[in-house]
Amino acid sequence: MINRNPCIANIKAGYLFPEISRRRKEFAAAHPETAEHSHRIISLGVGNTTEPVLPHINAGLVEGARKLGTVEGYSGYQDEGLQSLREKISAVFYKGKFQADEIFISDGAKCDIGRLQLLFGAGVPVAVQDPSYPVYVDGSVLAGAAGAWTGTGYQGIVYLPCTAENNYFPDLSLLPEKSLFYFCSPNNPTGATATGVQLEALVKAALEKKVLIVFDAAYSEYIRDPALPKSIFDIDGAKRCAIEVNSFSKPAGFTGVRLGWTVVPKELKYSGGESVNADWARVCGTIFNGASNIAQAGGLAALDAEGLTEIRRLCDFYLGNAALIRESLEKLGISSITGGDNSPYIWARFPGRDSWDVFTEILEKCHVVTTPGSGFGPAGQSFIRFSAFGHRADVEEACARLERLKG
Ligand code: PGU
Repeated sequence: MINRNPCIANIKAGYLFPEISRRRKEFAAAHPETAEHSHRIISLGVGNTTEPVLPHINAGLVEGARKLGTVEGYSGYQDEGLQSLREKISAVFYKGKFQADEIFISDGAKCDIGRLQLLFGAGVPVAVQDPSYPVYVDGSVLAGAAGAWTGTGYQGIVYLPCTAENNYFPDLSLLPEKSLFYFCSPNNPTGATATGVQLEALVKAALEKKVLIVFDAAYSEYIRDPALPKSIFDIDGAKRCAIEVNSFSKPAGFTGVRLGWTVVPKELKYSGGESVNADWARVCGTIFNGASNIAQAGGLAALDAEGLTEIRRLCDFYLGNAALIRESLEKLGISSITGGDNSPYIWARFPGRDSWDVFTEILEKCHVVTTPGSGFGPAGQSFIRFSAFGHRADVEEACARLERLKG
């Protein structure tokens, strides 16, 4: 048989979330009482939306499907996305500062993050916030831009610690020249949201060091503090050093519908002066055939006045869950907690403990699934991430059960 891609051999066995799901199933199999309602396992683990798509946005999806059954309304391949959706995204999220062909409609942020590294190849140095969403690092390993697991991290990845000591914003002097830097705000997993001053410093450092930022804004609609920027493109100069990925998953409950977008400004150029935008169009045209036209119809509905009100309502609901979780962790006396105010994640520290041990303790004592912080990078050790995506009654029950961790 032919040889295996050595990059795949480099990657650690399981992607974080399937591993959590495996442990959950193993626990459930060993504890038949979890089949009973009162002992059931509640997930505050993977950030997966739980609430129904709200009526106006849902009507957009239904209408999109209905049109496909008509001669006038039928559509096939749509390349980089519906022109009207691209224009609407520019108007709603970027004050119209991008042309439609700078906005590429995708089947989700994760999928674009996975494809983006095709632009830079295996030779580019990669830097991440530590901790960070695992796809940035795992995707880099698969692309050959990072090497084998060393026990504490992957060879070739520059981990920029984001801890309580630096207020969860990295020391930018550690950023390598000419690197690709994944930056996520509001952050998954820490829930920390970068300020305008911090993002200005980030853009300044990127321009000086010729770094390209991939800014992941998947949780931007959770920002409630009006002083906090929702996009890297709120910062002057960002068009020359950043790509932004975003998604309808978390604001509109489209985790299963699949719809996102990526902004690649025309000003963005490689070291040789070539257009990154033109290359991205080429890559997408070659290996991606566009997002579902039904999903795009839903996306259009999500961005009109009624849809935006529904987005606000849905995010407020999950933020309400986040507030409950945060409060119950505070009651436990956990001193280091971030997030939950402008993000759906709460990041809590259990000093001196191994993250997976705390994960197991919470699963065993409370029948609650969480995410171990060490799965997000070396600096995540001793932390647990709590996701606010859940039905209210489940979150309330989980919060009540967390009291069993006392003492
Ligand atoms: N970007 C960030 C920062 C995310 O946290 C997630 C989902 C995505 C992108 C994915 O967006 P899509 O548009 O839906 O592709 N993070 C969740 C789900 C786990 C996963 O593997 O994506 C989480 O629990 O971290």
